Amino acid sequence: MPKTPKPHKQKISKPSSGNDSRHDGQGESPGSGPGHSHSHSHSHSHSDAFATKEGKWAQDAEERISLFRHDEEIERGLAFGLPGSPTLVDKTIPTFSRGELPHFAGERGTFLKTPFLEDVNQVEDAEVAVFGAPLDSGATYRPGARFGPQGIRRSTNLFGTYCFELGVDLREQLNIVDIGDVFTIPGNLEKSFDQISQAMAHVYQRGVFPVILGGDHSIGYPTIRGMAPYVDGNIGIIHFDRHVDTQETDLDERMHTTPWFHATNIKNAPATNLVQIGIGGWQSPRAGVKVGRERGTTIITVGDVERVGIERVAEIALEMAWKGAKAVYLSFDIDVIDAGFVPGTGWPEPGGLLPREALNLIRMISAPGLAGLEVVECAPPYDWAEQTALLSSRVILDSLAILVREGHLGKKAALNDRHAWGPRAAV
Ligand SMILES: [Mn+2]
Repeated sequence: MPKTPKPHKQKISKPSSGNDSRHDGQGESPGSGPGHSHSHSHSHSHSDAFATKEGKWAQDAEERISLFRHDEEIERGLAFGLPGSPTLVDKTIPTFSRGELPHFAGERGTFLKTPFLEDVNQVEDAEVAVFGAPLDSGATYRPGARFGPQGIRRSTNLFGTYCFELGVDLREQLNIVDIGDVFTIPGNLEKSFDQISQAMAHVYQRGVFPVILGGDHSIGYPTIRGMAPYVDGNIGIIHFDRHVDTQETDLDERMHTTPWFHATNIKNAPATNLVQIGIGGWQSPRAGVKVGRERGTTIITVGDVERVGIERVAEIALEMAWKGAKAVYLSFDIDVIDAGFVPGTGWPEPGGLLPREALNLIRMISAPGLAGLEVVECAPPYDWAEQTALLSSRVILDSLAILVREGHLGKKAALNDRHAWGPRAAV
């Protein structure tokens, strides 16, 4: 193991699984278990049970991540934000905040304070592009998701770029940009869909991984429609939601209850590759259930998750989504999480997944790789403590971190002369 951080180190092997019992309860001396922290035996202290677990792995993994983008950010801050006043002891602090710190200042309105790419013609210089699809004309109950991109971006101000237990620092390891929002047309869903499909196509056909900040769930159709022509084969969709969203029309239009009817009409996005996790409760129109039954979608309820367990659910979801598919897309409706945790959403439905279950599922289904992802239905006007936006951000961040850790992302360096994150270009 290297003693010094290696700037180009990207791939970090996974920690041992939670089921690893090599050090559990074996060879432990009496009195070394929990509650006996004053054991005199160092070689058999209670902490040995965690010697190969995630916490220990993550402590070690941190050492293998570079710091050069961090250092670069400090230099930029001092150059563009002026050196701090002479009374400051810490000479890395500029007069004007120009980077991550302090988290409540220096807001640039981008997701995780990632570099903003104004010229989208340059998007292929990035590996990941975040963009908003601010739209709530498809909402059939509470509106507000047009403020979703704003709320989600804002919620990321309190996150750093590094996740301890995933052992990933996105600033160092991922060439990600925020390209702003799609210009949607309030009150006209179809024109908005056209704009969103065009935006999606622009990003996806250039080999850039799209991250879409919704927007109500009607955007699920135009996003798939935008990428489908550029996928050389079938697309599988893993869809987290309390609602099936598979009816043809709702209130006479293609609302947020209808994206998968239309998306799975696309030739290379068959319904048999659509896996829907977390469905249930009192808000699923029977018309949509009928369509899912006829088309053969896979539905996994919250009860299924409880009974079968998240590992097995992730396995089944991946098996069905990847069956004969070339790419798998993640569509995450934040209302899949129990309404107690996500009040800021269009159709809150009690009894959904717990945040921990949802994040674990996201990590597992992201591991084999994704083609893109969207998080929808975050409605900040009802999000009184920003927890819905926070969870929306976590879904994106955790998925990206796993994609980096597993080597699916994190390899493409920026070549253009611009503010960039991620690995250095090879010289
Ligand atoms: Mn929903």
